[in-house]
Amino acid sequence: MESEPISSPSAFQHLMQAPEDPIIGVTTAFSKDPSPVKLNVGVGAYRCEEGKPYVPQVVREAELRLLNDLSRNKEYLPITGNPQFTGLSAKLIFGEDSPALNQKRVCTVQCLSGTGSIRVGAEFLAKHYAHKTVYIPIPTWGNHPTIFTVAGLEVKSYTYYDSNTRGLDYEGLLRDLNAAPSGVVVLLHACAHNPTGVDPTADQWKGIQKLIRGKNMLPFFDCAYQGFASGNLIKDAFSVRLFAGDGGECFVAQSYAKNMGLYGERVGALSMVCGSESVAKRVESQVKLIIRPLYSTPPIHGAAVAATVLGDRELFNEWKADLQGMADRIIHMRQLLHEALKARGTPGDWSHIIKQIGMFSFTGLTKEQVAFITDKFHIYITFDGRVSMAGLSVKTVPYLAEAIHIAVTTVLE
Ligand code: KET
Repeated sequence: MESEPISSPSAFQHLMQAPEDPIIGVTTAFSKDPSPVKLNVGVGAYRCEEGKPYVPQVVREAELRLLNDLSRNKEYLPITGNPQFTGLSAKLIFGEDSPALNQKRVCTVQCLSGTGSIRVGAEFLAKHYAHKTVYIPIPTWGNHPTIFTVAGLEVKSYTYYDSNTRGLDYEGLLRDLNAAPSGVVVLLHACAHNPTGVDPTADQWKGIQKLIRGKNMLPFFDCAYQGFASGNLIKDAFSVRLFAGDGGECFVAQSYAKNMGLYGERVGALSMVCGSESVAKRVESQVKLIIRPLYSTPPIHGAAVAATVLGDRELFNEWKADLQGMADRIIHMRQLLHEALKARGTPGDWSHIIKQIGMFSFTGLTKEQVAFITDKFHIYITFDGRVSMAGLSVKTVPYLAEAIHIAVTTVLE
């Protein structure tokens, strides 16, 4: 006989059920769906042509080398992380010949992927920066406002996207940042803006730089997609190198989740480009005081994998080719989805699907249309209509196109 469930008074009785995360929750719902035709294009995670999670061959190779290296141990890393990894990460984003690196003005610390890097940077700013306000673009990655708010900064926004042109609202961006107080923190997506897939041009970046430097603001780059926008690591570092090369200060949060397929390994770095070598040294001593009570020291495995790939010419070249392959496959998916919608005569202009860059397509589907597609077709999309193009394959594109077509033609906006 089953015993009665025990129910005792709880100190947490007052708690409300919290809502699921708008992105991670989509994967949770997908996992529970028993449908054989289900498709997850919610979370930004690369899938191979067979729709399976993808571990780059270079990562497997690096792991084998690490496993076979019996001189390795499991000792704690320094609070600032694996020094090989942080050095190579800084070179990857700022460039081998970066003046800021040569002048030793950069402090780089290993953190828990992109999220952890942004969080440590935000905590640092809340404690040590004179201005406690950060401006984030509208729209932006859903976790941005939360990370900065919990760190103790006030979050305000600036115009970024024009839903009519489905492009950058450059005038609106300049207008809003011009109207913002001097000195505030400005969050910028280094490349492949999430969720819009719309980046400023090189000239527009220079205009943004002029404004930000003119108003003594602090640029904080979120770089979660280096190599995913163009397929080229150097091209995708353009915006960061522009700011890091002008002598001013900036923060950069790097993630290896997407570009090295290390999602769950939580590999990332925070670089703080400072005014001088002596400031960078003091910044490092202070950021250690932020990290130590948070998680003490970062984990060893993922950073060792990344450092092995970044530090070996052969593996590095193989990785670059791999990145180009991933970026090209995404571009191919864009073309196929665009063609499939055109072939069906789906009402609307879908050219933004091929114009946008990076992992996502910001389709313009409404919340109701997304709900309809998930309900009827078991296709999981974030409610803002963002589709992870990296989750599609030649086989699944027609199914998504059909779902979008039916949703657009039957569900009122
Ligand atoms: N910045 C941006 C812009 C971003 O899209 C992500 C992740 C991150 C940082 C953090 O990634 P991390 O795994 O901490 O290195 N975005 C995808 C996953 C997520 O929401 O956590 C996504 O938008 O689907």
